[in-house]
Amino acid sequence: MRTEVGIVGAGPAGLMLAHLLHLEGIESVILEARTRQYVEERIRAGVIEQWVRDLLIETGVGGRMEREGLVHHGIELRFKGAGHRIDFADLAGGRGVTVYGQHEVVKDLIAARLAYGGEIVFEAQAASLQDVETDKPFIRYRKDGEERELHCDVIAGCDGFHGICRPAVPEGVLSFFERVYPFGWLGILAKAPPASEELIYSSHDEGFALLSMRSPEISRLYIQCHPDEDLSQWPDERVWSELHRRLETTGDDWHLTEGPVLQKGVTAMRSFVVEPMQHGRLFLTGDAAHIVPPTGAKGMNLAIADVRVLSRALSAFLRQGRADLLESYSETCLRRIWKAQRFSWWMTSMLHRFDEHTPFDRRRQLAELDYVTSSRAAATSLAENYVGLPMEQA
Ligand code: RFL
Ligand code: PHB
Repeated sequence: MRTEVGIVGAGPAGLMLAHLLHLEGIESVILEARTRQYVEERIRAGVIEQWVRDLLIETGVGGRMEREGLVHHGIELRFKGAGHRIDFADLAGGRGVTVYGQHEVVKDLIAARLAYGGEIVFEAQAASLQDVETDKPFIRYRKDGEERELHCDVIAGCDGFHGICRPAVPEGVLSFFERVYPFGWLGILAKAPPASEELIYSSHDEGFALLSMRSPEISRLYIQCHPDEDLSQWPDERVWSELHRRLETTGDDWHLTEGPVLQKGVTAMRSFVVEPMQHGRLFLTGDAAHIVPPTGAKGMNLAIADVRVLSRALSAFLRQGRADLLESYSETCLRRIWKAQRFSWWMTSMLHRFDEHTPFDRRRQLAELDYVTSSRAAATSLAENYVGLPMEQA
């Protein structure tokens, strides 16, 4: 098989890249290891930055998000038993975020691609990348028990953190920057109306908790746990009791709403960046190139930012023979990525319990939360990062 851009991975990065390229009249084929049903049901991110919302709408794939997504103009930070609102509408020039599941974005992108006859090969496991240092690279993949090849001009590695594209780059070319946190998040999806209209990030002495949602009927809740937590130690009653403890304030009669737990899982937390994000005719995007801890809600948004830059660069290269934007792809993306890394690390550090913390460290954390929620300058910094820095600054 032959195409212009060979894309490995049908997550938000691969699917959005294929969509943007299609709008530029550039052909691509996506190889995805999993089934369509699997990728459409994989519960992950939920918060969409303002510019990503605008981009989905502008490019014709935002209709269902506009109808079903929940637009939020603030979040609440809770600590020392009290809640404090960060007002995005006021602090971030009227911008906000949209709460809409990543798997819903994935469904919308798959439906759009199939409707215009774009190719996604599901259950196609990319095995190796060949000749990426030449102008005729190709991907070896397995489909239906057979080994096949996808020949292309450029390969986009959109295969997530555990994919094969990043490891395909020869040793010594890439530099890695990493921090692994000594905790994870235990997340549940519950059939319970969210107890708050806005997200609540709570820093409790026992550890962090987050109230989020997917719809007016479905809550998404997280609690800080060990990175290798054994889920059998967390029956639903224990999860709820810990959520009540960490989320409920002392000053009012607000209570968390409970309901049947539909899904439960643990996510480890890390910060990770690879530099550069390109080698020869291979370009890495999204989680294949960087990971952020979920506290800043940036992962999916960064993946979309990368492919926005890459689609423009590929269009200049493949349609006008201009290589400059492609050559600076990595540099352009990394400026935004490092700012998102800084923000995600900062939110994580401010809100979680660290076992090595002394009482001094805890008091300093609480002072930081007090400052962020009482200084307009500090709150503005949180707000503008949370709703998403403008693409022009990237
Ligand atoms: P993905 O989504 O991992 O997609 C990669 C795809 O590549 C496929 N693949 C292969 N296909 C063919 N051959 C191979 N050899 C392959 N190897 C892998 C995989 O099957 C998969 O379909 O990466 P992508 O597209 O870069 O997207 C990144 C996002 O998924 C990720 O950053 C976010 O989910 C992170 N994240 C959040 N991001 C946000 O922007 N806002 C949030 O609120 C947010 N919350 C979260 C999160 C991630 C979480 N978890 C579970 C890690 C909350 C959580 C709990
Ligand atoms: C989610 O709804 O899954 C979510 C929301 C905010 C975050 C992380 C995850 O910071």
